Amino acid sequence: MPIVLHHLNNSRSQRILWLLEELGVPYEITNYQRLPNQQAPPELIKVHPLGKSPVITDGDVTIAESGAIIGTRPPDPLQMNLYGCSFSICTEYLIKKYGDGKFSPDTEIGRVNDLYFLHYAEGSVMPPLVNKLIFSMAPNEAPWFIRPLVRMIMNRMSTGFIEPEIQKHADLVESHLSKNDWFAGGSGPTAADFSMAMVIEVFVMLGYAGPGIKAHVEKVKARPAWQSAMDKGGEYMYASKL
Ligand SMILES: N[C@@H](CCC(=O)N[C@@H](CS)C(=O)NCC(=O)O)C(=O)O
Repeated sequence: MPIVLHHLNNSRSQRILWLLEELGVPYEITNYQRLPNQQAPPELIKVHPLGKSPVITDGDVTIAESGAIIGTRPPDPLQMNLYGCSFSICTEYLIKKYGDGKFSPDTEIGRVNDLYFLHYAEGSVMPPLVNKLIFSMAPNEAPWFIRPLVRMIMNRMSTGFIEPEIQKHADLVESHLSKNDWFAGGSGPTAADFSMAMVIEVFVMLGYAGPGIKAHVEKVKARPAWQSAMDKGGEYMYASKL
């Protein structure tokens, strides 16, 4: 039975689509369209209680959360035992189960960077990016007569708190990518690149990308697997137009 990717338009699920194309494993896509309020449709709750995407189903296993789905391959059997997981049920999934040695950093520092950026994407940088989006949407949710006031407050919160935070992240990522071709160094993508793919696209979209980030986006976009993921994934508003 092939892996099923539960894919939401304009979403983080595009990361997983890119990875599945790179892995070359058989998979199917079940498409879900965002509702007018941008939330996922209720059918996704039947797949996973949070009703968010990405989620994959692989036989009996249903697993959510980008970092857990992408996973990374431990460097040696000892470390695998430390993780306490087998190939069939493992908390960090696709690369470990299907990677066959691909997308794994080959240096110690590469492994540290791979692990860091794999989890940094959702743990640290996505929250302020999502906050900025929500703050920009908030005025339209307010009754019309207080909308200008809400807009003013949201703008102040955004420029005072959120944007400086995003700038710090963009500086960190720019500095890292100006010294490394891929997030874990090396000559091709690893878990960290799949996890960070949407983040760097959003940096470009919001005008935070420096030359290191832009060069990285070009490298990602040049990969045939990325292009077929774009063809198969449908609407993805974050795709950068450099
Ligand atoms: N940390 C989760 C975030 C999942 C998430 O929030 N997905 C968004 C799409 S980018 C979603 O499903 N939004 C629809 C909703 O919340 O109803 C992950 O990386 O998988």
